[in-house]
Amino acid sequence: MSPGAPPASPSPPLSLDILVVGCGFGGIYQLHHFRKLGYSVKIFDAASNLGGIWYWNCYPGARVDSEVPNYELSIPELWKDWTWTEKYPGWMELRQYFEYVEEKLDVKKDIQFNTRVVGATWDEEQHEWLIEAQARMNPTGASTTVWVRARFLVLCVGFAAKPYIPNYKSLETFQGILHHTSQWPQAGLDLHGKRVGVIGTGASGVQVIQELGPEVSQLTVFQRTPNLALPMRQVKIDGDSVMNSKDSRTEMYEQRRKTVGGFFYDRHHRRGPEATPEERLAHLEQLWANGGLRFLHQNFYDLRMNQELNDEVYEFWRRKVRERIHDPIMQEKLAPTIPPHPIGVKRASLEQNYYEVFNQPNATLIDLEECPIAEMTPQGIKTADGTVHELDAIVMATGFDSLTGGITQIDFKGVDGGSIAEKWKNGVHSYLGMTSAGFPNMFFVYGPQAPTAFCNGPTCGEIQGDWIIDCIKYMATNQLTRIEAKVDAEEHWRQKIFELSAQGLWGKARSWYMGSNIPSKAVEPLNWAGGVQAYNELCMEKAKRGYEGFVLS
Ligand code: N01
Repeated sequence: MSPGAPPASPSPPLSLDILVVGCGFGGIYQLHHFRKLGYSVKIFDAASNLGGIWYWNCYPGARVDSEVPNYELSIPELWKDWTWTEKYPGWMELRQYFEYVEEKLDVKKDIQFNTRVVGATWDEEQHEWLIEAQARMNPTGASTTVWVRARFLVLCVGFAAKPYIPNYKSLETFQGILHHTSQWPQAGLDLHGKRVGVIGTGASGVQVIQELGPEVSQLTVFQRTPNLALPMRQVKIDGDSVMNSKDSRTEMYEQRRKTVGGFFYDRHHRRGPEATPEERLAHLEQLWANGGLRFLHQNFYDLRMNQELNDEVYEFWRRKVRERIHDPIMQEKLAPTIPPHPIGVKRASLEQNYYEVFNQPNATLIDLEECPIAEMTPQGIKTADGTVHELDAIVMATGFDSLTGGITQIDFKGVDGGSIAEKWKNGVHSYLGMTSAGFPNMFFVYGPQAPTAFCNGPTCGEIQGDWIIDCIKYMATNQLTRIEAKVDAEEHWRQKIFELSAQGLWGKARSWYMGSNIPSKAVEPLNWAGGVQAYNELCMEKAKRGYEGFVLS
């Protein structure tokens, strides 16, 4: 077989214009628009239902940290009649939203569920991808191979498609219940009255801890880095709420493309030093009272660039948080005197009763920086001091091989037969955070080297979605069948990503923003830090210039 020639498929493959992978916000947006344009398009998804991240993440307390109506699709059939019940909806309401999407758009007829794309090979002769998927045929897990030929492949796998579980010694010997947050049993799990250990205090860990804390008999939290969590200030809303108002909704969707974070609101216009200390304090108090990620997004313009300002904001946060924790040792563990990292350069969680949980007599905090996990035992978790923490259940809230893992875990073989995992082994090489040289006609949304981590999900899914849709339309109009990013264009893109990131304090935290949460992963900036508006304008500019940076034929 010559390099790049696809393997022969055993049965005649399904033939499509476009195969989309993943049916969360991004995938549904693509399917809906491509169908309207008359393309033959399908979605494959490993899940059994719609929702993407909201299918997998059904752990106790899972809810979104973006306030509504930021966190929804702008498709008119959807927003006109939909009413949210909470400012920050939980996973069940988000699933209802996706069922409503089905009711309005009839998407499921073009989605093959329980079907995981495992590989794809570029066919240089036909300018097509030959895609291999495993379809689970029944609940016992038996599967069959499905082949598809598609001119275009659009990956909407989300940034968190590959869970990460640390390689603990004797992990398999634990005899209790053990789940990663994103692999929570769909039927739920009753942990009432059980002894539960939670490893990890990221966004997932914080939510699990505050939800389970009041109901379990014993909660043991294994913390490596304290989360600089912010008050959510959840609000119940009804049809009359301004958050459900349909007035100016289309203008708001336009507006969210023109901000730094893809939200309807933007960051503060002033730098910290331009305000007096009194003005700064008043601004922080106001943001704190309002709650939400606005504390970061509407903070002073230079919060993530100016260490001195950042220290002042950290001190404000620390004082507020400590007021809620009774025990001085617990105060120091959860809100240390020395910041673990600058505030805002690692994803902060929104919390409701997180800190109060640690005042409960049933809660224990193990500081893994002082006493790491040595191994798992049949009874629980053994730490380096020899203590075995006996547990009925362990929740692995240990995060994801974010941004790249969902893509590299699929065996994509490009023009020279090499895989994308090999290509990105020592760092990501993409162009516009949507394509990669050597992998023609393949696009990805909400992945690496785009605003992803710094962007409201549906906004970026739509911005990138529109760009891809326009590109494929342009190709059809001009009778083009192949598009590939140029190597030098992606090298410039990579440099730009590094330059933008270097303007901030991002490198001062261990986090999935930089790939530093995964051992052996290249540590580098993985997101576009120049704001959503600038990203969108730049991508549109490239398109206007006849898809500058690409070779089309
Ligand atoms: O994952 P994380 P997540 N030993 O990577 C710890 C989105 N999300 O699932 O900080 C011990 O943030 C790790 O410790 P450290 C959101 O964008 C959104 O919580 O690296 N501990 C950390 O505490 C979020 O950012 C929502 O020192 C280990 C934790 O595990 C993203 O998903 C809800 C360890 C992992 O935190 C990921 O969040 C949930 C080890 N070997 C998720 N390895 C909402 O919208 C890792 N850790 C609300």
